[in-house]
Amino acid sequence: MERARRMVGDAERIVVLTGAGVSAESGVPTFRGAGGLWKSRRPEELATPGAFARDPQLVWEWYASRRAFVSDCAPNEAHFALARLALGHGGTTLVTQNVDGLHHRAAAAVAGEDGDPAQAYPLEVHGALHRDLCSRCGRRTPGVSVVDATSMESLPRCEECEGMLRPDVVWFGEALDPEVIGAAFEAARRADLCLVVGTSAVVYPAASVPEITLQAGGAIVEVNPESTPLTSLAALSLKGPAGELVPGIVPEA
Ligand code: BV8
Ligand code: ZN
Repeated sequence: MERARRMVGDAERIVVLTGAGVSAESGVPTFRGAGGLWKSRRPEELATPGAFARDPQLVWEWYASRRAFVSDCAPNEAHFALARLALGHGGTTLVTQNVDGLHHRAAAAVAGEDGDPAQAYPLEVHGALHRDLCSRCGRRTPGVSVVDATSMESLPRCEECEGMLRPDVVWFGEALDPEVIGAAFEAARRADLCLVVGTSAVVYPAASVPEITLQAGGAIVEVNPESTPLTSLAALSLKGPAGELVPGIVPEA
């Protein structure tokens, strides 16, 4: 822990990559962990354009239940500590694979009335669960809070063009927003430290972020109760839950 705290304190530029594990202690089930919200549904089958084209009701039913579930969850100590790091340490870029919006809520809470939370807003490389995207005209709007997926007619439609709305997330087989992933890769190239929190590091291209930092001469510190493909590449791998470990390695604001 002490060594990790020193590495974070000494780093000029830090890129943080988070995955579903950073939200686990907020009650948001991970993708590949046991049980939870996903029950028997496999994300790789449901989170795809094909599934949406075949059965938009089933896909919306899944996303509507996740949207409702996540809005009742709160950021945990790991989100707050990472927001403090980003607000207090100018050279920090947060990158998240999560779509739950909990980093944004932590940034707003830590920044308070007079602070500017934007510095702690993450690059959301897989989009945002609470935003809708029109599948026809591409218009983005705040997510419809209650989605009625009981019939094709009741699915949410675009006010502009009547096209069918979808959650504004990146599905498997879909390209990431080049601006967003480009900014994440640029931050990874310039970072001398990549702090990886709560990701199984199997989903690409997001999982390339730590590899880019390493190739550019930086170091990786990982926080995860399990080993991952990054563990052998990490200068330090802290085996434990993010909510407990991350506050201890982020300098006090
Ligand atoms: C792309 C949004 C190309 C949706 C997500 C074969 C067929 C098709 C595609 C592919 C293929 N093989 C490879 C691919 C590419 C594919 C991919 O990488 N697949 C993987 C599964 C092999 N990638 C893509 O398809 C990407 N697009 O490649 O496009 C292209 C290019 C140009 C033009 C057209 C196309 C798009 C990927 C994005 C998919 N969308 N999410 C939604 O959320 O519904 S991915 C999804 O997985 C989430 O975003 C999630 O964040 C992400 C990664 O998972 P993790 O975050 O790591 O979560 P996981 O559950 O896996 O792990 C949790 C970790 O936390 C564990 O390690 C656990 O130990 C740890 N943990 C648990 N508790 C704690 C903890 N850690 C700390 N504290 C705790 N308390
Ligand atoms: Zn539209």
